[in-house]
Amino acid sequence: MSHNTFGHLFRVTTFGESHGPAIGCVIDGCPPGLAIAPEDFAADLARRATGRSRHTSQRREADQVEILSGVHGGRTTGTPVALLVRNTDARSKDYDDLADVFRPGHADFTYQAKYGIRDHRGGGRASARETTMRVAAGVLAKRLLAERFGTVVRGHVAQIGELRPARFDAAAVERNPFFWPDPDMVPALEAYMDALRKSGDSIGARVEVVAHPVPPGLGAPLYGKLDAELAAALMSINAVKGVEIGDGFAVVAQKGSGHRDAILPGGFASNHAGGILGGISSGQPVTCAIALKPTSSLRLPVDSIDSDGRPVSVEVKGRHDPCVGIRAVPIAEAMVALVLADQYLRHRGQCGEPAMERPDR
Ligand code: EPS
Repeated sequence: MSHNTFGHLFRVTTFGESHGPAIGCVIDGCPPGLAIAPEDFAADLARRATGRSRHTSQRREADQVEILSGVHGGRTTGTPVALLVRNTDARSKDYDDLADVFRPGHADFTYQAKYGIRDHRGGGRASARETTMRVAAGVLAKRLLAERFGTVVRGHVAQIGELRPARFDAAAVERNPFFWPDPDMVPALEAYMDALRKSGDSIGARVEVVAHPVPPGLGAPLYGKLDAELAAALMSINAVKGVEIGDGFAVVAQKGSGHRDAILPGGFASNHAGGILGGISSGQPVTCAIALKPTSSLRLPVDSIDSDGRPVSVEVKGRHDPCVGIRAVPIAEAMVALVLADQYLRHRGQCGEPAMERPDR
């Protein structure tokens, strides 16, 4: 009942708190034979990590993965893969004044209501620090999908506040600190984020993720719908308040004649569905988007109460992201990869290896 485990056959359990000695995960059900070494986690963990640009939290963690089990001679053995990342730059004194105070917008109030006790340091278990291990597990899931189907799962930031990219240059995404696909707008974003940080405020963001190629057939018609599992997985990321699959909320203003994707002998004519029909992948790119709320930890004062119900004014010190959405790109990719890997193994269990030769536009 404690819900720290995710997935059915590709099953990930995470553990640890933001200011504990370490965070970690156990991946049970990863197929044997996948080539993996500690350094293979570095790229995605660095994309997610704090302290890599002035536009994210300045907590500096090496985020170095130790493989404790399940890998021998550089390959997964089919036994549980246990991964550990040590916390080395937690500054718990920043949280001394918050031990008995509920920070508005955070999980403090609800954790206290549920458990009657909480590790308040750095948000404890509710901290985005935990997402390190989702990304680490996602590296294995991405590898499995890439090896079997050549799948690439890639995300980018599609909106920060009112700012939207004017064009999409895939190569630009990894060349700026915002995962932003329009290189011409990066100076404007830098200025926007600098001004925001100086003002002490934060801003929301939209992140989009595409997985392609994905074989047709992943998912189930009713209770194991691929889109339902993607929505749950993406919504489980800290600060996510909305999820879209395919055209998402834009379908409200669409007509059926425009939304349905015609099927031609050579493939689908469009992809409003986001690569999923009736809960099952169609072979088209799987497209998802998430909306992330603005960070709640601000040095601007806000009204709250303490654990005795007395009114207090809260100003959060410490090191925080002015836009958590920026670092959510690799996290969202990881969650999409984990769902697809799990759905692939479940499909294989019931139906055998999926075939790739289908419409894939
Ligand atoms: C976080 C608050 C900050 C971030 C942290 C997430 O931590 P602290 O207050 O301990 O400096 O740095 O993010 C990470 C450390 C990470 O690796 O993502 C929060 O409140 O969620």
